[in-house]
Amino acid sequence: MASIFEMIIAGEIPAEFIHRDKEVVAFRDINPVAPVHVLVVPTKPIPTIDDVTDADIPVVGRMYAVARDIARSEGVAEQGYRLVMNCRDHGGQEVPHLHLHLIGGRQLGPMVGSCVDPD
Ligand code: DGP
Repeated sequence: MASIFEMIIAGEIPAEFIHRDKEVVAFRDINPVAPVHVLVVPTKPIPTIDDVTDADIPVVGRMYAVARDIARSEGVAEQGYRLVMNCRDHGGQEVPHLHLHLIGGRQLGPMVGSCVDPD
């Protein structure tokens, strides 16, 4: 079954696109946690970073380059931002289609804060 991101890429579900090329798209997260929260997504439906093959390495590099460019165009590059990629259940991944979260526009808490044992 197509993931929600495949449906967004196909134009079947609306999203606010910031970038679109043959290999990588980017659109705003539906539940932003900061003033800038963009998802950078390969058009190829790779489920997780653990499923990336050596042949996919260039597209993963392109995802980071697109994120870098969007951080600049969104005006957060100078003050800084965070790139996050969750993997599967323990990593908190909800959508099984590889994506980078670009989060910025405010001071973020320490990364380890969000990794504290919930029990
Ligand atoms: P993750 O937990 O790393 O799999 O992040 C998935 C993100 O996808 C989450 O922050 C919310 C976002 N999201 C889920 N459904 C939609 C949608 O239909 N549209 C948009 N723009 N974002 C979505």
